[in-house]
Amino acid sequence: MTDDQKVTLFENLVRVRELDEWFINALMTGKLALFYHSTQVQEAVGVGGCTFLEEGDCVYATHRGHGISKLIPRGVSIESIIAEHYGKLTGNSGGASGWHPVAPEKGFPMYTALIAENLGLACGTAMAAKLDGKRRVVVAFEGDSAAAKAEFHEAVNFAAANRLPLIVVIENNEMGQHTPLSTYLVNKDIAKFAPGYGIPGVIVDGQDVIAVHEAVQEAVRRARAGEGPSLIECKTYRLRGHSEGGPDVSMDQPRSKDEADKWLREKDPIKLFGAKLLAEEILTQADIDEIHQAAREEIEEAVKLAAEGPVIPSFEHLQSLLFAE
Ligand SMILES: Cc1ncc(C[n+]2csc(CCOP(=O)(O)OP(=O)(O)O)c2C)c(N)n1
Ligand SMILES: [Mg+2]
Repeated sequence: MTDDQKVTLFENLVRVRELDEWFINALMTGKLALFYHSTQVQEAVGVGGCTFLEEGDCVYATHRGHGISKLIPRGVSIESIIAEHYGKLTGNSGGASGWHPVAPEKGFPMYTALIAENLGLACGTAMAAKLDGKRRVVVAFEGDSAAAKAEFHEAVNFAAANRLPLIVVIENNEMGQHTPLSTYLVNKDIAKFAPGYGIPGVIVDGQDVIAVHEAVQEAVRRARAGEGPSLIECKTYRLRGHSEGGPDVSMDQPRSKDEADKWLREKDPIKLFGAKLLAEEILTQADIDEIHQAAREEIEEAVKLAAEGPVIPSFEHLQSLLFAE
């Protein structure tokens, strides 16, 4: 990997973090309605997995961070993400999908908010990719709770049986809403399901953006070569509550505030990768500060533009999006 590519990864991590913080702040100060599911300290999974995919590849993201750790690395603008949340025509899905990560022009074709169900859609997209012969791949992210759902097992088996170019990435943050993983999975290493379906399964440190990048790129290579699907499990941690604004019961049992603070102090992917880039003399501390500042300015400008964008004109307009001409 070149130094420039490493800097791109770092910039993407920072842009995702800064936008995540903006979302939390906007929600708390009434600038944003509904909810937000923070992805802090989980950013390396999406950024490592998506920054170096190719045009034409497709991605299925999740509710976590409303997909920003996947959308931003694939060139979906921060302005369009905020506009989407404001229901503006300038949003990444014309304002019609709201917080659901859909951006058809950037390779995020569709989405369902039902846990594990995107894997079925991803199998369909991967089947289309296989049939068109253009060596495109599909990367489908799910949280750990997906592995407790029938749809996960059905989709992984279907992809294996049909040698689909599908990479399933599990973002294992050890929590499913307010429920700890140990209550719904006896096998806590989700990658270990893979041999049962006859496909490779690897466990990756989800805090290490380079490790995620390398694991996903190896799976992409296999998929493009017609060797079929892979399962990648990224071990990470949910720093905050399931979503902002509600009571965070997960901070009582089994997790403690101290445990979460320790993750932020010691396993923050931005701090870890920043330290590596400093040690390799690729960036200086001043460069790092500038990257954070540039991201904040980008968001400020994006908010202004998003607010000025045109709203969805009518209910009929929304209805017209439901069916192809
Ligand atoms: C089939 C289904 N059941 C319940 C829900 C409600 N729900 C939304 S997110 C969530 C927990 C998701 O946990 P996980 O998949 O581990 O992702 P994380 O939130 O940890 O990123 C649940 C239960 C849902 N969306 N779909
Ligand atoms: Mg989870």
